[in-house]
Amino acid sequence: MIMTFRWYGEGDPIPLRHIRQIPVVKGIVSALYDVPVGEIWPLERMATLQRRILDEGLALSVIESIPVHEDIKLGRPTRDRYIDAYRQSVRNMGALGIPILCYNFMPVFDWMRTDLSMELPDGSTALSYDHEAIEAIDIKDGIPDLPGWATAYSAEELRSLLDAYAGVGTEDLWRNLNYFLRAVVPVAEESGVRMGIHPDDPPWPVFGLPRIITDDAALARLTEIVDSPSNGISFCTGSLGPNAGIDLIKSLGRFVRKGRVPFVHARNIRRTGERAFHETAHCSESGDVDIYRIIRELADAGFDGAIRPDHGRMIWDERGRPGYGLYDRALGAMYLAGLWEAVGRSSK
Ligand SMILES: [Mn+2]
Repeated sequence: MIMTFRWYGEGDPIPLRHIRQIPVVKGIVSALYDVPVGEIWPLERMATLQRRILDEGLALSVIESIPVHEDIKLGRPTRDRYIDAYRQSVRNMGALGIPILCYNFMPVFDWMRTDLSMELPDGSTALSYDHEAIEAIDIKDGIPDLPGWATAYSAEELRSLLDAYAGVGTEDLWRNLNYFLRAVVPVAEESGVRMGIHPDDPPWPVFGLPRIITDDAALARLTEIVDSPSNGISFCTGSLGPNAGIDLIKSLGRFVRKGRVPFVHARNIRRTGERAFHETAHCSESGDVDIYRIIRELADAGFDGAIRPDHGRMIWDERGRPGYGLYDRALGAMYLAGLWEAVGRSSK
């Protein structure tokens, strides 16, 4: 297992030299943030990013994410050219020896929260989600006032995307994912790149848009589309965790044993309602995800991929990108590494 840490490139307020001071972190999870969606990620640009990270004594372990163009998710005729570009970006990753690609297949919106700085009793803040607040918003009336999304699309772009998705149901989305994976996974396999889909966050439909990567059955269906170690899962405990119906430990163990989990996001959440939760510190006692059992299961199942502490709280008056401050994620990395060492050494 390699401990990794997400870094948003030169625009990240957290410098790599601070990340390298977290003793257990060996790898970086990053991306090229300014390549327009659908275009090829140039080899030289990825090589520059990789060199920059190597110069700090770290490895570029994971690309998170190369975004999937909406035309691919919508199954539009124009998708083939975007899929070709995607394939080339994957080949470029392979040429540089970057082994893992995290991606997602959520329509229009990526992760969704209703509050980016909910105050917890200890004075720290965390991201939270309340489905009732989401339901109260009619996005047809314009751009929703949602944290993180207000500037992602113009009102016009959003309206036309929503119109396009009006005719796309769950099975259509599966068909379009199928088409994408059949085209891209063989290239990933040839290139030595393991792709891992990130579960939908949260794992249910929002604004009437279909979401399909929501539970254990969906993960099983995903892995069956192409039978390849390059067609895997970025298992995110905090994305699947809000769905109380999922046995996270069982699901994780099952797919790790099949060699289908190249990447794990460790995040803890506290469920506050049927479709409501907030994020917490990483340790088991803070939330509803038993992180100790997650790590023990990874060890038992022979996990050999990358893991990173996912969203953390904002603590110690840190300011920055919600969920991606340095301090709480550094605590998370130490906690995860401590569990991993203890589990591994006590089983020998
Ligand atoms: Mn995640």
